[in-house]
Amino acid sequence: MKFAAALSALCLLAVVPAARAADDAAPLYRQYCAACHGGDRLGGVGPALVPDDLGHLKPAQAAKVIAGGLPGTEMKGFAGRLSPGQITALAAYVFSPPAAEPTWGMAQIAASRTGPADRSPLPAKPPFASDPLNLFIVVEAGDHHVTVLDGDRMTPIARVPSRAALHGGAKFSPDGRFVYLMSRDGWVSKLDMWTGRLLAEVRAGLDSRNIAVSADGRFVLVGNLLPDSVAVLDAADLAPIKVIPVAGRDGRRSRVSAVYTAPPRHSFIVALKDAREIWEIPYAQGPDRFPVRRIATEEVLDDFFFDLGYRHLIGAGRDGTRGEVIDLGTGRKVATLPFDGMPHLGSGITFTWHGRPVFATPHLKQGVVSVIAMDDWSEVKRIPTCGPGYFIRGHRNTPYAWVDCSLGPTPDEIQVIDTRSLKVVRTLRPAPGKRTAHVEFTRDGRYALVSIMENDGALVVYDARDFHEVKRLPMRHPVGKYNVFNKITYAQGTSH
Ligand code: DHE
Repeated sequence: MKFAAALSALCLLAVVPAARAADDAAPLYRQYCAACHGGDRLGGVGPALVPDDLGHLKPAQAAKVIAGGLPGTEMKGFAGRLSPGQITALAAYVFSPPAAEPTWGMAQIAASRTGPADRSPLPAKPPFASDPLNLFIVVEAGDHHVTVLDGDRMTPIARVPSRAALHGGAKFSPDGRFVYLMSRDGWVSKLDMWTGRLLAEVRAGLDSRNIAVSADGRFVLVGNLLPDSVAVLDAADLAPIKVIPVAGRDGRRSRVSAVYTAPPRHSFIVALKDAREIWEIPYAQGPDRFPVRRIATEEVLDDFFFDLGYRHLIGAGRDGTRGEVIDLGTGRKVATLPFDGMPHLGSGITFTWHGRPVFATPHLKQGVVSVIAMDDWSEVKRIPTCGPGYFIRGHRNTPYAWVDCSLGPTPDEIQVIDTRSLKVVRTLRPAPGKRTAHVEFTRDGRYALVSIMENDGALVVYDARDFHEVKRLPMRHPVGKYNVFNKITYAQGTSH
């Protein structure tokens, strides 16, 4: 979502004839890019690099990214290792047609689907004594595993291999029994939380953004960058039900930034990356299942937040300088929000401040948390933090919200904000020199789990009342972790 914004400046590099540059660049691509973006350029841990996936990007802008990297992503700059000519050649190469035209529709999705290796019946009761709604799923990116963690005892109960480069929050079935995970290269996996058993897998896209599960638990929606589509899957066995190509009103195709579920509305919301509109897709209404309602916006909005009743959608503009509040009932804009640090709305939280409902969001480009009142959409406060970061988390049973500054000069710090005074009250450094981010609470809010995002990393469990360390669980680059109860109740303080 922040891709285009990060590229807005003009590149000074010269552009060489595309065909020649493409020939020269193929070996360079294999050497420097293929490991992340795929030998076929259809994506891996990094996005696909083919013309259809690059949207409105220009070769000169791509060259700037190759040279300087992309802030807030794993994409580092190559200016020190490649000459300007090589960078220009690589930029031209990614705009040349790939050897094989990327096609991924119903037939390919259906053919990719696999069921469980173990077909024995699943246990009817939890095979452990702890609260099944206080389980966590932890994504360990270091060696591509997920761990099911018992949140009562803080001990792992299963550790199973996952697809590489899982991204976005894990999503649960409404009863919390099953979890759905998605990798950036489009694989969706369904696991049993009680046993860690893999129940089904399907590749729903070639380059995907995230997934959402319908509030009735029947459907999984996958938002794709390549091809530009959303895919509706049957949540029971991940069989594809419908693929909806995504295009704006003018017929021009658009990639998808993200998909969300809006439980009280019984619908999915889709953020379009290349069109000034958002979509609402109600499920199972009438003979035309999954009809698309288009809502026009003033600008392209590609990161969303919702109020707790899902009456309003708050979207951030691509350049990160302002937001729009849309009334989902009328489809009209009701307010403009003052942002200037590229908010990461997807990880925003709500809480009550002086009797008023507010939401808070960190920023990817500024060390600040914005607090916005949701009754009149005014800015209540900008709280300075230790640096730009990705995530903020709270819980209804604690007055504290935890925020990282992992994109700033001290990425090993986590700060605790008192949501009553709106001030930072504690700075923690659980592993000096190691990148630290993403907090999740236990069901009761008593403990906060923090990720040390390194290969020799850990989950550090803090007492959420006095911030003292309770336990440290070694893990391989733990990224996100998700508590079943907090997620299935769409609790305030937790990302939905
Ligand atoms: Fe994320 C959630 C977009 C980079 C880890 N990220 C999300 C969501 C969006 C998003 C829209 C909400 C979807 C959901 O949860 O279903 N992320 C983006 C970007 O546009 C960005 C900046 C660039 C990109 O490469 O896509 C980006 N994200 C990252 C990372 O580099 C992170 C830190 C490491 C990684 O594994 O990719 C990262 N993003 C996460 C995590 C969540 C997430 C852990 C879920 C947060 C949660 O608590 O729900």
